Amino acid sequence: MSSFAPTSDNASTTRASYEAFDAKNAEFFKGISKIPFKPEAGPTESLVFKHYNASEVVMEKTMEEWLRFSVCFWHTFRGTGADPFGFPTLVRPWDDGSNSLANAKRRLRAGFEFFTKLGVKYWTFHDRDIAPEGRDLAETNRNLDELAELAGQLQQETGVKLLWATCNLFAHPRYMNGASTNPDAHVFAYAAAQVKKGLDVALKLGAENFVFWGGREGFHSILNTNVRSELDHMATFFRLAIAYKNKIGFKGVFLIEPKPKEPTKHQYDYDAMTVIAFLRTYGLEKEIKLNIEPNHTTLAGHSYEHDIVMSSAYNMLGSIDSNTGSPDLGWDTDQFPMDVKHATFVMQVVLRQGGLQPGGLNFDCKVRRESTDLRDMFISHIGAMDTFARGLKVAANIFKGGDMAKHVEDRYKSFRSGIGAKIESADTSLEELEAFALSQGEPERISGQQEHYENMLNYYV
Ligand code: XLS
Ligand code: NI
Ligand code: NI
Repeated sequence: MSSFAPTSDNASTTRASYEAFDAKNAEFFKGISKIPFKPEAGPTESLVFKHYNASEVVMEKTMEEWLRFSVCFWHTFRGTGADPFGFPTLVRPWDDGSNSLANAKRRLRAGFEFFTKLGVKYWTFHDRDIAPEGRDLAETNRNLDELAELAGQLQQETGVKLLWATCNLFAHPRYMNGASTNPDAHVFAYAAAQVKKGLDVALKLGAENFVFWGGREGFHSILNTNVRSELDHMATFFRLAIAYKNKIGFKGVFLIEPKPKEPTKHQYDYDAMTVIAFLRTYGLEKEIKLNIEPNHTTLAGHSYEHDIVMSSAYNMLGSIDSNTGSPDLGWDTDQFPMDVKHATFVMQVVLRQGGLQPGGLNFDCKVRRESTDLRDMFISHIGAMDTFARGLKVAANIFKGGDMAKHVEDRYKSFRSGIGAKIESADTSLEELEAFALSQGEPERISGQQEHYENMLNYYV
């Protein structure tokens, strides 16, 4: 922040009050208890689930098993509400704003109280979210070890597990020109060292996946960029990570998270199909799947569910960063997903592929900078969890109803016999198809019935 920043955001909070949170039994979210399921609650009651009932069985699995919710540490425990025009607004009573290890530990303990009270079984983090950088890489690694030790204890005590870990290869100035696609080999090596450590920590904490979001892997200007060389380096980076993963016996799934722009103008991992093409080009498609964030999908100019549908169609959907953008804005607003139709689209795909495991629905979302109360942290997650519970139920009803699937199936029935069956099995030729067209004349016009499908969807929602 600029020199206009207030000297202390927490001027009214004394050191002693931060330290009170260091006590063994300190409670961070006083007055908020474990969020109950209360379906009869009215519209103004906010600290209850009205739809999400973890143990309720939907199509042979519990809601908890289908949805596999996770809270992300970066937005929910490191977000300050600062934006390019304004200072932090989200001042948490336990956070003294410093980079000390003591502060990092308080945040982590606050995090686990939050996960537990909310009732989610998973969390996610970047290495630098949980532990500060030190003066050099060795000290940074020691800081990370110390916090990972505490994270391990807290996981043990609460039963909360790590959905995925990732490395922040974009915030530090050393990465301003990229990490694995940096034109400087020294930076590539530094990023590799960071990922090596990140994988050690992921192994130790039992991460079920490991995410690579290409934060600054891209370019602002083609004038200073050799794209082929950068993409080759990125592929090498993944190969090295795969080799190390196998060496240490880390079983988590590697996931790439596509995003078309921001922070660079052209990100290499533009969208699902671009990433799938990259993986296949470099022979990495068996080793790496995708983590799809719908807000990134819409930034790429696609509809909300597009990349989830596309990656699932190719068996490449590993996990979802369940958030949403503002369709009228051109950046990653990371809002909580509150739209039941969107959730229905997503859950239809998830049901169809039999679940997301070992992936999940990670809330890569932040409360608005104006939502300054501690309870807003809960209300936002509860609302999104209820939204997805409804999406799951609607998707299950559509599935059980069977009529929409039957309509789609019927649409393709011409491929089941005759010339269609030959096309289906790729057992024909242009000559044969020409003979067919000449003898059969003009094809009949068959309605696509989009509005009928939309009406059927509305029947279920
Ligand atoms: C940023 C990304 C990031 C990844 C993890 O836009 O969504 O938060 O999920 O690095
Ligand atoms: Ni994300
Ligand atoms: Ni994002």
